[in-house]
Amino acid sequence: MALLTPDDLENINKQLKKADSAVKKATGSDIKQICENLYGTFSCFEKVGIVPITSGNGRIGNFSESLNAIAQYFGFNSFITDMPDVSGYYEAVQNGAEIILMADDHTFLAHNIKNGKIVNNQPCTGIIYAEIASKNLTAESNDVLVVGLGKVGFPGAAHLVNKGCKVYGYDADEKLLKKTTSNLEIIPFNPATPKKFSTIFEATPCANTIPEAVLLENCVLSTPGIPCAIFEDLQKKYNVQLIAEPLGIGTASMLYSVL
Ligand code: 2YC
Ligand code: MG
Repeated sequence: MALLTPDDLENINKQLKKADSAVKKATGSDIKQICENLYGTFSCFEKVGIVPITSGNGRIGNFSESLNAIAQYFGFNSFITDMPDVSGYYEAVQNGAEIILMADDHTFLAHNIKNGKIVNNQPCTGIIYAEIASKNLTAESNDVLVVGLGKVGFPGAAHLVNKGCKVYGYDADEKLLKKTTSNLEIIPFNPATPKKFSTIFEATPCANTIPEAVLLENCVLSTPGIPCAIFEDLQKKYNVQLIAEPLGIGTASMLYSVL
């Protein structure tokens, strides 16, 4: 999994506000409304304990602080524990946390210790970005191109299929593409014979994975992928509605899914 950097998390509140207005413009709903609608849950200032984890590559600068800002942006009563790791977990529970947020280099989880629900960031991120893509107000058809069918992309693709979208899927890993197109009702997308889409969901750790040949004017590109999936000039040339934000949208999906 690509690890976030403090630079990625620079001024997370500004990034989240920018993404939220882009989501509102593209779908008519803001991120909070999309989460409430997707999971049928509402935040009531639940207490969220954020536990820094020092294992592996250790703490990422601004990670816990960003989670704190994100949780409060979506109406939760969050705090960061003074201690990290096990001591931090203990401290969070002692201080009445109902939901625990913590991440090591492999797993970022939300655990509701009251109702027992626990989720992983990867499927939650895939599903929420796919949901946003599926609500594209200017979609010319229910065709959706999915680029990246890994731990984030696959759950998103499955969500789109369940919603009745006509999903075209692509992954640079031939084997993964074959496996996925046999497990899921999706059409393998062949870059050699491209077609244009008004709705694209990308979830890869690679930059500039979206070729000009698939872009329709004003299309929606919903992507948690870092680095960004599209060249800035291409985005401008086709007035692409880009939904891309490093941590907040995925975390909101996690928090609402454990309520
Ligand atoms: O600061 C800390 O507590 C660190 N242990 C956090 C490590 C997060 C590692 N995961 C990532 O950088 C991200 C996930 C948040 C989503 C994708 N990669
Ligand atoms: Mg990417």
